[in-house]
Amino acid sequence: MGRKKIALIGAGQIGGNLALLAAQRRLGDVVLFDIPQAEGLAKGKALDIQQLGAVPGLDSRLTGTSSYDEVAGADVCIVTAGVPRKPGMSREDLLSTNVAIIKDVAANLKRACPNAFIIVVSNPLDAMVYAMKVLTGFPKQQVVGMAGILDTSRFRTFLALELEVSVEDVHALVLGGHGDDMVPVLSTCSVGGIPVTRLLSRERLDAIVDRTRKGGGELVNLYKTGSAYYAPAAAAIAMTESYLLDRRRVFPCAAYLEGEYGIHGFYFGVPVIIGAGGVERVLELELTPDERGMLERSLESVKRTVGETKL
Ligand code: A3D
Repeated sequence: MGRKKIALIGAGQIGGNLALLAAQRRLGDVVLFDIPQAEGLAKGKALDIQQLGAVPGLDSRLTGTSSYDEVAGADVCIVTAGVPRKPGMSREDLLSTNVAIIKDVAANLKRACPNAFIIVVSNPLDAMVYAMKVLTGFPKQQVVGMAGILDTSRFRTFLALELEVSVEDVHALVLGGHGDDMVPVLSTCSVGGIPVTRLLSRERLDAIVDRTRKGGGELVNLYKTGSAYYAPAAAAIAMTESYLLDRRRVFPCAAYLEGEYGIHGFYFGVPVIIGAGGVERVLELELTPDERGMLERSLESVKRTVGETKL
């Protein structure tokens, strides 16, 4: 059996970090794809990381290209093609530019890798992953959006820093759309098995929830020229690994819902099992009335953005 092939559509900030992490975690060979104007960037990152591999002894072959012929037959495609936010912009401001890009990518992936597991990262996430599914016609198990793992990582990080404990012992869940009205679910959040509500005051928790919701914007304001890229890459690689190694990890991801949580026909952030079958199952959980209300508000935002997405 040959090595797995991971295609990265978009060789920008996240794309480059995806390539590095995929090689470091020995997940397979990596193809960095970008548009012809940025082919040098794709080729340069591939060559640079290939040379890095000699030091720790990594065997992945890395290729940079602007041809979908080299993407063909990929096992996993991670799509970061599109523009990121700049200060003052919302994710929805990216809609018209990025939907045109996703249309182009979807048409090519449909032809070049009809069996690949597709992880969409481009923003506005819930609308872009919806567009990818509709335009490729791929089954819902095969097309997923990365957002909830990142949002949950931010939430866990802020809690761990506040409590001065290992982030490994902080368990949490952020559900809903990938917007500033995402829903950090406090009722499921625990630290070493202890409900977080016993460890932190309501006031501190509210502040952490607020920082989590605006976590993407905090980085946009620091970077000025783009958005976060290290943590988003790590999140998409965790999903890739769970698929390729059939780990069946449980992650909050944007999944296509057909009745779960009472939602029909939209991508929305919920806990899912990712294994060799892709998005194998959506897990449902009891929410407080307050949390349900917040999820409904988040769903309204997702519906509005999807409604503005002219496919
Ligand atoms: P950036 O460094 O600009 O890279 C994007 C790359 O896409 C560039 O190299 C472009 O040349 C390339 N590109 C443009 N058009 C095409 C095309 N048609 N086909 C292939 N490649 C193309 O951005 P980035 O890597 O920082 O961010 C990429 C996307 O991820 C943006 O839309 C961000 O908003 C989004 N993002 C999402 C999250 C989530 O949690 C969902 C987090 C951070 C960033």
